[in-house]
Amino acid sequence: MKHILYTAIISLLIFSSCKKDNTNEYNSNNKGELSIEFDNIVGGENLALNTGSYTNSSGETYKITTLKYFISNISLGKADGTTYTVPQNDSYFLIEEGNEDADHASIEVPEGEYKTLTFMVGIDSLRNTKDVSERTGALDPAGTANGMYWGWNSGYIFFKIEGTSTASTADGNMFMYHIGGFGGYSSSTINNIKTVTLNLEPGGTPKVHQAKETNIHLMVDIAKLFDNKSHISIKEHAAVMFDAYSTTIADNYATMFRHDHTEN
Ligand SMILES: [Cu+2]
Repeated sequence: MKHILYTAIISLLIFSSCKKDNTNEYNSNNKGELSIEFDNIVGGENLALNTGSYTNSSGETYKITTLKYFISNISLGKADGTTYTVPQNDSYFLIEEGNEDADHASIEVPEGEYKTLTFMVGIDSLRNTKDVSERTGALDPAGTANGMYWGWNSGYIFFKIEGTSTASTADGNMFMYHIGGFGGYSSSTINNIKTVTLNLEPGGTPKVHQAKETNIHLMVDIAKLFDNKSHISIKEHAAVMFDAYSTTIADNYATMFRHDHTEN
């Protein structure tokens, strides 16, 4: 009798713990809210616009007054090897430091557990040249994307940072990097479109359900903009826009994204 009772209790415990851990009950016909948070930092510090003072490996001290970049063409990979690609029209976001409404990308994805996250830093070449009627929302040059579009080039500025540094000999000690270039109409034109893929497993995989919101928290380390594959000197390059050196800066910033954790 005692033995039967123990067995019953043990199976009850096993049953309830299995039920609790069972996150395989996904219905891929349902969609859940998923946000991707872009938390800008400099080295180990939170980025403080205008007030924070930082030093690059060239020994140059700088402050940041503007930081904006486009994230687009988001897709997510599952363990079974399949990929969910967010419908392209819903997949353009302008991230802006200092704007609480613009520190994340909000998307809807089918229920499931996702292991990789892929996105573009910048705007795909086709969309750059589409009619303005197909460049609304984050891409509206007369609205959200004001100051992020080169009319002469029919192309977006993918990444914009502005600030001051005593190392700069420009007016007001300004420095500015406006990086774009979608490849243009010939293969010889600058192409700074970058695609980033992050493995979400070490920091925790997002488990998306219709009934809840899930957040992928990324760290975006601006220190890597200056020091990574190349060391960028503000003194030598105080203003970089549509020129050959922009590819060096884009190569650096393509590696500044890191998955920190997931809020499930
Ligand atoms: Cu978080």
